[in-house]
Amino acid sequence: MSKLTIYGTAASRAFRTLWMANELGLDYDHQPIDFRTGETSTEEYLRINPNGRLPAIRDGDFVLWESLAINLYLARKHPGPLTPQTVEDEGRAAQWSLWALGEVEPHVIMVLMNTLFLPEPKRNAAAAESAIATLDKPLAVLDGALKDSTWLLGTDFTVADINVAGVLSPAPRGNIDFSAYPAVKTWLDSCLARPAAVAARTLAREAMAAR
Ligand SMILES: N[C@@H](CCC(=O)N[C@@H](CS)C(=O)NCC(=O)O)C(=O)O
Repeated sequence: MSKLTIYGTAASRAFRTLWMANELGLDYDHQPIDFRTGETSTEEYLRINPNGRLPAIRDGDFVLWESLAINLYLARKHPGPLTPQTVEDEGRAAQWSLWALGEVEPHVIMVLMNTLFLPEPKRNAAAAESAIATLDKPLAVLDGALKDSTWLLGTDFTVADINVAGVLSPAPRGNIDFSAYPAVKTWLDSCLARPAAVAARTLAREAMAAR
């Protein structure tokens, strides 16, 4: 059977997939294609992900896109400590993943765009401030969930932690301050200190430096 292929430079949301695959100890091919070079607009790539976005995977004949769905799939495909163990925990892993995409990610991106990614004259400080303020509510929810629980599903680090931490991981670069949410800070630091996360982040830093 052919190896898992992960499409996407580590300096993209493919970071989340690379982290997951590293956690699982998978042997995979990495195709570090970048949207900035037009590689996501080729006919060949659009056959893999018609959205022209990163990441995507090919696993044998099976193709999947959407970073957090890919991670949930990999957790189910390779049962182990990262896999939710009950149908209820599967539901909670989906809950936290969809919550991260809906309630957190757009505001983190808004902050990053307006503090880092856009050329300085195009940055809107008020939009960044407003996005930071909007993050208060979901961060308080996350902090509440993590006050009495080391990991999101309980005693084990799982795909739910990877998915939510993957979405929050760039927040410190936009100076999003977690000091009011100490449980979030401790949890995020522990997630990102894992060797699999460090390896994916190193790759991301190298890819960013090479741009
Ligand atoms: N919800 C998607 C978002 C994917 C996404 O927007 N990826 C960015 C890179 S981080 C991309 O490919 N952008 C290229 C474009 O929008 O043309 C996921 O999580 O996989």
